[in-house]
Amino acid sequence: MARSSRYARAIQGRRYSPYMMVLVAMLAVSVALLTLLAFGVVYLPVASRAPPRTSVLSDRSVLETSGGGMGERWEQWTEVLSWEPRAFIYHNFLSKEECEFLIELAKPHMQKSTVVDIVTGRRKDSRVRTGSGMFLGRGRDKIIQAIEKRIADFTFIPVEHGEGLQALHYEAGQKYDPHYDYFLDEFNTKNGGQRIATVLMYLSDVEEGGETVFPSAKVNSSSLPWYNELSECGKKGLSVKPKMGDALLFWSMRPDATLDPSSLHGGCPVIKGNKWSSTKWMHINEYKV
Ligand SMILES: O=C(O)CCC(=O)C(=O)O
Repeated sequence: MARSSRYARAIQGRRYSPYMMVLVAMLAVSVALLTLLAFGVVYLPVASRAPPRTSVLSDRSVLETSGGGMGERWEQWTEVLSWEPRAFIYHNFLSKEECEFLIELAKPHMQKSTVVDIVTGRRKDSRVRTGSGMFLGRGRDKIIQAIEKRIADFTFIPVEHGEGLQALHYEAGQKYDPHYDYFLDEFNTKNGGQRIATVLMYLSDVEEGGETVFPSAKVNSSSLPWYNELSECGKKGLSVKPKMGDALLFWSMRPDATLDPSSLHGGCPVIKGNKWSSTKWMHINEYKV
């Protein structure tokens, strides 16, 4: 009897031990938490690397690409600019070294820019385009190959559908009036079919003016956060201020393969400074070079 009451006391002592109770409670909470995590009812917080949201129109996601090429690129992310036309900015698409490389390559060969004659398909001087330019052959060196591969990864359009890069230079007063990149003649669509999209890479900042403007975009451009920094020309539509290394992608054709007139765009006159950029036009089929 004395033995059994000692045993009962011992059991009682173990049952009410505060350490045991804390342990059991912790175990129960852990099991409950693991069950909730397993069923996706709760999530563990994960540190985000996305930069802060600043633009009312933008939706951003960080792109984790190394992209080969030359030099170090700052943090990259894409920004949705507009759905009519479909236009996106890829921030820090090129490194500073790549921008300088393209400018140095093009500089000795720059010639007054021309436009395509819609009757003959030949290039001709024009007052609508007053800068200078030159073509850098597709795949001409390792750096250009890496940039062209990056463009193909960004746009999902194969490298072989692209024309050679065109380097462009605008001095103060120079501009490119609003135009379409798609063609309305048969001559220019023989090779590669219609132009489907354009990537415009800014190789320099511009002190004032020089924006790329979309005058027919279906966007209330005066609500853009950068509206007050735009020139008079830039205020005439949805505008992108040139920033060294950024790339602007816009589509000349809609997903149903019809031409998109809202892709009308131009280069506003440079007011102060110099503008260097490089354009990649892409076609719906392979473009033979
Ligand atoms: O320079 C710009 O901002 C526009 C250039 C352009 O329209 C083009 O290359 O097709």
